[in-house]
Amino acid sequence: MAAVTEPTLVDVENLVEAALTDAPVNTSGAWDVERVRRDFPVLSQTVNGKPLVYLDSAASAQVPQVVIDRGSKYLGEEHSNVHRGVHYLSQRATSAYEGARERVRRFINARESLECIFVRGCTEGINLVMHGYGRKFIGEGDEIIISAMEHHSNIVPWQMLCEEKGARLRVIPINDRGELQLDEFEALLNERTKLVSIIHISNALGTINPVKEIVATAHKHDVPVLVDGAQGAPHLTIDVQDLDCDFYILSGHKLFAPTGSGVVYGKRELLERMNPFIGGGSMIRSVTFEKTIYAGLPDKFEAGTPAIASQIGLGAAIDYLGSIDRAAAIRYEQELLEYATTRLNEIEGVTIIGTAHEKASVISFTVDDVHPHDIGTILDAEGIAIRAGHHCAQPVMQRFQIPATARASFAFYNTREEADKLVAAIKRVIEVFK
Ligand code: C6P
Repeated sequence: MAAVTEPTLVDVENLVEAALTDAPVNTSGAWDVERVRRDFPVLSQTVNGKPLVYLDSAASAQVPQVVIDRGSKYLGEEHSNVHRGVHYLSQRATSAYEGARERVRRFINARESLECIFVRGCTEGINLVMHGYGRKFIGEGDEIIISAMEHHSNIVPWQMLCEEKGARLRVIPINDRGELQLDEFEALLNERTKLVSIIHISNALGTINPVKEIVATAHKHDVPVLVDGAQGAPHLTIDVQDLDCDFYILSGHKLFAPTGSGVVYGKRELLERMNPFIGGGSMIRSVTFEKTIYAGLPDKFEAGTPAIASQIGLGAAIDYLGSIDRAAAIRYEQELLEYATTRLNEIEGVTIIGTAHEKASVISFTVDDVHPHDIGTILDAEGIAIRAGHHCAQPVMQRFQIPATARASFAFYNTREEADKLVAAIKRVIEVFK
């Protein structure tokens, strides 16, 4: 009996919706931050009687109105399951969902949209690679290289794998500025190395790692490289073909999209050789009690009903990023980071943790004799949102022998005035604890 396949819309080119905003791309090089701020409704509110100063975009970036509108449109006019129905609504939902995938492909310059797997976020994405690639291709005595500045989501899954398989985790050390010691990386590579898994931009230090160079070095040893792009994708232009990385993982909620969206990019030949992550509906070609034959890419990795509204929102966020002058945005963020760094360095008692030559958008700091949580609480009373803690990067805290840091993280919608307010508030914190 011939297997009956579910209806799917595969003609992706015809599925791609028109860009969601008519805003012309501004390539004048100037960055009109006040104009951009109006795109983000959440920023115009007051918190504790003060205008909100949102300096926690590394945790979750804010969402522009066009993304909110796109989500409402889906829920109000198109809501239905994808890849399952022959009816009108299901076709529309599938069209929008696959349109988002095509947008992701263009955004990261993947060769094919089927190399872009939708996941709920970076954590799920790394776990997908751990289960699909690691459990199949990494065995006893093999080694996985990570670095001392990884987020827990790029440590714990590999530790779980090592425990299960008898493999070994090797760690690239970092120097006092919070930069990778690349000579040590070369020394760690050997015939037992089966994977390098490395953070693109550190969420705890702000360091931008030279991932292209790391990939080239690892490939000389035939070792594939996974890049954790949770913080890279929002602050850099990503070209996975140019990087030549084997996997690139991102979270939508750090890229101005809703939570529950994210992407695993993987080279087609690797994804095809991998095992599925979770089993269930939508990821099969046929099922009998004797045997299941899995679907092709990307469905093989997308069992069950996906986060349709969130992924469509990610597509809309990518459209938004296409409607602004991204190069100017990145330059602006860099200038803002330099400005805020200079001002914070002027305050006696403040120490910035993470002073790499190549940095983006994150300032982690401590204040003498004040716990970072107290800094966070006092700043919140002034309407300033920062993060305090270990930032899911406890080994970074151990490396710098501190329990935690306060962290201000910036996006292209933040202003110099907000950096000034941060500085003034920290000075008040120091006064309180004198
Ligand atoms: N960092 C932060 O405040 P999820 O939570 O799955 O979307 O992303 C996990 C993750 C992985 N890698 C890096 C580099 C990250 O920064 C994060 C999330 C947030 O720094 C929450 S801990």
